Amino acid sequence: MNMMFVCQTARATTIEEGGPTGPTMEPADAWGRRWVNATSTLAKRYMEVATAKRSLVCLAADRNTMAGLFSLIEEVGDHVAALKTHVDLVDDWTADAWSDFCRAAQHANLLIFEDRKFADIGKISRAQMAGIYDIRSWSDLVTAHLISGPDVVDGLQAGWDDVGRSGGVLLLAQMSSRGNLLHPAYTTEVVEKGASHSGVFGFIGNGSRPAELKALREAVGDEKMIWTPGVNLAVGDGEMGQRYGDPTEAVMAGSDCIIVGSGIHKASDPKQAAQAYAEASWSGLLNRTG
Ligand code: S5P
Repeated sequence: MNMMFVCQTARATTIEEGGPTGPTMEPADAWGRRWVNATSTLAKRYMEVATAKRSLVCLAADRNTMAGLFSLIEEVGDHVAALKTHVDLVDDWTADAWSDFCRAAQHANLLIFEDRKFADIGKISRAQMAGIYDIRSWSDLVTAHLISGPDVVDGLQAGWDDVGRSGGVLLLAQMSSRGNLLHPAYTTEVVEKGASHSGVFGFIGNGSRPAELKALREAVGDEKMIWTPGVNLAVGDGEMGQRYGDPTEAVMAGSDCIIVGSGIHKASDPKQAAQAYAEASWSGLLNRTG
């Protein structure tokens, strides 16, 4: 992928522009308590971008070719606030193409979130941030399970430190897949341990179950983010055990970001789909009371 193409097709949305669909709103007005209580610079950056674009959507860019990924950013970049990747599912991955892709994402004003679901001991997680994919050099956020104990977070933070960058960890407190083993007692422990750690950006919650999400928000409080997969405008069961809830309800229950994959990348018109998810998420934010 050559850079000329990237630069001509992706366009950064600035807060001054007020995003693609409306007048400027201040992040503090849109986000209320979350804005006031957030201590993480990254969380503030996310809230600013989401406000500018009037979208609380993180695109789960689960396409397996670089061309598919580039066209997705080009089509929907203006309507999503973050980009979630699975770097290891791309068939024609090369370091150069990935670096161009990340540049296109940055140009579209997107935080880059590698959903690697790290779960090993601290020193191995640190080493896994390097390797062929060199996740530490381009990710702003990564996911981790806390099953191995709190050192996984320190290991990931050390990974970013090793290249002079900083980032945030999203801990899996709940999952959207049917039959998962993240039972309520486990969720409680993850939240207790993660809430006070400065390296923890927030938690992954289950977007398909608003009642569970509400309980998670009460446990987490106002400081940290909750991002939720398992949302789709077509509510119900998805492929291979995935479950979907309504995007607006998820935000009203306390989600700060809806993670949407196939609802956008498999839509016949991804741009239109991204706009619909952006509107659903934004109206949830403006209507939520807590
Ligand atoms: O519990 C989870 C956690 C995650 S991060 N359930 C999930 O589905 N995810 C991710 O969200 C999953 O890896 C995928 O990239 C995305 C959901 O995609 P969709 O196509 O079902 O919207």
